[in-house]
Amino acid sequence: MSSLDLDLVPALARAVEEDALVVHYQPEVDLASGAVVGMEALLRWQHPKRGLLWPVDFLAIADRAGLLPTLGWEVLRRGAKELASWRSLPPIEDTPRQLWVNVSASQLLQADFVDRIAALITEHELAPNTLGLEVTEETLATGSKHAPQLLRELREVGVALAIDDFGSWYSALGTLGELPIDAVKLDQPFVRGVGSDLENDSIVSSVIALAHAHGVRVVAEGVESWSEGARLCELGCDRALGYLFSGPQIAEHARLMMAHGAGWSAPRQRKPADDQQPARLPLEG
Ligand code: G
Ligand code: MN
Repeated sequence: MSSLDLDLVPALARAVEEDALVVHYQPEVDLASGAVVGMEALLRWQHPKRGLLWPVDFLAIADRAGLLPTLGWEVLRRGAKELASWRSLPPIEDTPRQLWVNVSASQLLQADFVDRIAALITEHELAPNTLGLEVTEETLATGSKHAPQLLRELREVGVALAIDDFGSWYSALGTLGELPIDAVKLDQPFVRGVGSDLENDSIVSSVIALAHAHGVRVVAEGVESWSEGARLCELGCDRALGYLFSGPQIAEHARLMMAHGAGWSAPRQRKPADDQQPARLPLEG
């Protein structure tokens, strides 16, 4: 679908009014314990003729039509309600479940953004740091000079923060210590190379070391194979999302996965001696 598919603009505006937008939830898994520690909220549009559309099909056009903030608030409104309903789930020890929502530059820079977020937290009585906002590295790199101050204000009202698509702009490494963030979400190309490309592994390893040195968690995006998950775990990556665990789910299924898990267990730590032991026949001395 072309990004100039202007037919979609009035239909999209109608979809907001007619409740045709849907939020799906993708599980975030703690790589060491296997617990489903939260979800990322992902927007879908149930188009009457074209079926279920993904953001890639309509975000560019929504941006041109100035509709990104409206869509962003739709996801936040529905997501906050869903997050409030998770209180009835069995708790995970020491780890409050988080819901992560993507925020566009145009939404973040709205004059009343922080106030509206604070109001949402109050309205749904959300526990501190359970609502998380993801801002892309691009938004931080190209966005307003006010972004760091905005992030500090958001932190103060009890929001968790993550840098999304981390690594795609090669610019935020130096700012990791300066921004008040909880997590970085490692961009998919780094995840795809993990375990098979030594240079890639050393980049991932350095990002993890640097993030951890600043008390920032590393979350891998788009983990598709067991070997990617296992290698990320070995490299010390904290959490991950991806088809290996589960694609985005409707809210009811997401809640079931939080209660029952996503079937991941960390690979047993290999002892270094296991690797060094030469193969020996049983009758050898
Ligand atoms: O906002 P963010 O850049 O995190 O967007 C994540 C996108 O990637 C979503 O549209 C989601 O559906 C998609 N996605 C989630 N898991 C996987 C995966 O394992 N592989 C691929 N290729 N895409 C994924
Ligand atoms: Mn994201």
